[in-house]
Amino acid sequence: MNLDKITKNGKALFLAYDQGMEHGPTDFDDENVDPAKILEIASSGYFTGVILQKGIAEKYFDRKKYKVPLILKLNGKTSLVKDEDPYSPQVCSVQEALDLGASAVGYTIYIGSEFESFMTAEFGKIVEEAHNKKLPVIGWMYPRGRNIENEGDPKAVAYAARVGLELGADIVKVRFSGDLDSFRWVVQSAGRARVVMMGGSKEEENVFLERVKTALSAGAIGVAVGRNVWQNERPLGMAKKIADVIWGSS
Ligand code: FBP
Repeated sequence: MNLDKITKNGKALFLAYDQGMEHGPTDFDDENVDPAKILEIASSGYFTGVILQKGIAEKYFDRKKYKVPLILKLNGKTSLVKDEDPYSPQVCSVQEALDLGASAVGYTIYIGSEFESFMTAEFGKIVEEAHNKKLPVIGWMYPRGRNIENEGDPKAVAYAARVGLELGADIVKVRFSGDLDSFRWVVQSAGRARVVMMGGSKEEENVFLERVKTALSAGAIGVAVGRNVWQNERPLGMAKKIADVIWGSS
């Protein structure tokens, strides 16, 4: 699958903004609660994609105004249901994503969850349709649920990456596994599926940038980051710093 639309020189920097559904507006302040402000950040030239749910895409993603490629998230859940074993149902179709101007689609699979099979089945159908329509598929591959003791355990992360490859994901979005060597194994396990590191909650700039550097050294093509950019006091400054790690300083 051709990834040119959502990469630059083979590398990726995606701005994630689906947290309003996953976590609730608790992640936001007066500025970043406004999707229009996020789309301005996403269009700064540093990003190769912005990740949105369909409602935000429909109401805010003006294709003429925002030049950044759209990555439509096809499933989602809230944090209100406290089931230990998560299920994230499909809420948007591949065709809707295309109609909204998507250049790629994303879907979360909680591997290890009691409901894993529902998600692998939905994902399989999505991959079939998206690939027929020449649309790349990104798998948010997250080990989670009662069977998973530690979501960041390198073996669990590598397993998740591998499942993404086996199910036909073009890119797998995974948690950092803790160090260079273990993340190399994650990247190897993903085979020809490309790897992007997920962001996580906001941290010290240097800690985050160091992790991006390590992930890239391990063979990841980039990062999908949300809070570490738009919760920063200077989102564009942080975006530039991450872009410099990925593509080299300009
Ligand atoms: P962040 O960089 O803000 O962590 O965003 C990445 C992301 O995968 C989002 O796409 C998603 O909403 C969120 O993290 C999921 O977070 P959690 O691990 O709490 O389910």
